[in-house]
Amino acid sequence: METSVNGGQKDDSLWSSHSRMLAQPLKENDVEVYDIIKKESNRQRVGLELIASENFASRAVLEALGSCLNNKYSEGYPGQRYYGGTQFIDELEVLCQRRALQAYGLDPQRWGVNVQPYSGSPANFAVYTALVEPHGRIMGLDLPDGGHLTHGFMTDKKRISATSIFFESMPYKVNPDTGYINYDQLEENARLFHPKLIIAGTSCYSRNLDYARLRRIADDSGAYLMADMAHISGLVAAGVVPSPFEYCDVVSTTTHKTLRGCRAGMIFYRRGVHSVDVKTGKESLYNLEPLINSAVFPGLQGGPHNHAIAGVAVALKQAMTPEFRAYQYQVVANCQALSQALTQLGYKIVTGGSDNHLILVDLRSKGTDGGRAEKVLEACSIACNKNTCPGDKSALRPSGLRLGTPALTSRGLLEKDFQKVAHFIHRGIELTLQIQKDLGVKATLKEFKEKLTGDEKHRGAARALREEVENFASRFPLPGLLDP
Ligand code: DSN
Repeated sequence: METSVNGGQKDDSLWSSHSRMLAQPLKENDVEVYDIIKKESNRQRVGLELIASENFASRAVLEALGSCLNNKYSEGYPGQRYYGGTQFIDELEVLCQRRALQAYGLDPQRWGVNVQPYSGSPANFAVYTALVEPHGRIMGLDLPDGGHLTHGFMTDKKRISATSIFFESMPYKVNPDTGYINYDQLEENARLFHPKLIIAGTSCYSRNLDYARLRRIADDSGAYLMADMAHISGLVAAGVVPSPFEYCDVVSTTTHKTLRGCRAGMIFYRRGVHSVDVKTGKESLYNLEPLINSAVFPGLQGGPHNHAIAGVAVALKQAMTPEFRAYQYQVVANCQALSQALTQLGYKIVTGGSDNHLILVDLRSKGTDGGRAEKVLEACSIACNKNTCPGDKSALRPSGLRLGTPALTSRGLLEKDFQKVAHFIHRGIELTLQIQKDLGVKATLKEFKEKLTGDEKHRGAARALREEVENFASRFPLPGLLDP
């Protein structure tokens, strides 16, 4: 093959085909990637998406994400960049910041926001870097109890999350009988551990958090209270669940879950007057803004993902509409409909129900576990994830299934549709039990999967259910870009 520069001579044909390559649509330029995207798009269209952290971004969000903003470097912040040509990037970032504050009803004198985090995990690490010294102490809800990896997860043998490697983390837990957070135990342990920061945040918890209580516990230790509202940020914007902003110093979030933007993160921080000395009247000010901004850049990140900031700005505009509020009310109504339908079918829902967008189904009383059920449901085009239940002895064999309603609600499903979804899930779990019965109780997950895919009786049953599921799901439109 010839090179573009051949002995100092430019090859004109190569240069014109180079220009054509740059202008070609994906489906002509890279058939392999295009086909994979097509397959994934079809999977999303014909399947039932119940992963609680997922959603379908709108066409407008995806158009912003796929724009020329991808091309621009702009290290720094509006008005203080390390590169030229950033006048429109500044305009975009300021717009995104303004919308972020508006969407949560925040006074710009009292709150600021950093919209540059690449996603939720880097946003959380930036907060710890900003506010907690190396090996300083952090308390978050334990991962097996519904917290997040970045809230400090470690096991008896290993520090798993960087939060537990670079900081000292101590978890708080849910009550294994009720599934509700054990605030009394947290309070007691915080008094002994003296954390510098307490995280009010969840990845698999179906109840509202008691932010007022968490604030009191944090105050007792002189700790910062940080909410990680990633899962519920859309519900908070719509006013469907209590807002963490009243009680927290810092609030981090992803932007692609219930908020329904593209994949990115944000950090909100208090600014302005922190307290006034009653004797002298002297004001002390929050100092969070420079600490957090410098932790994000230059501490941890480089150039902001400007295309993502544009997608977030679009999502935030949508989040302030009555349509979005109606959507979030429907997310919760649908979750309750799903919870009730599964309860009527004999399932145990952890905490007995939900205040938000997700439920955790405890399969122990059914005699199976989340891993096996997840595999069967996946074979039937129902996507959800296994999850530990309160009191689980082994994280390797989690007993629960986490089910969320945000994605399917974006496709227009209502309560009656979720009753149907509950029946599909029930049939998938019945099939799981049937396979287990044929195999015997000692069979491994690997043997289970082999039986599901290798035994025609079970494969046929899964295929029949999958066809019904796909016929049903295909009736609902899929938001996003038309092609692919
Ligand atoms: N992976 C997300 C979830 O599923 O909850 C959290 O980052």
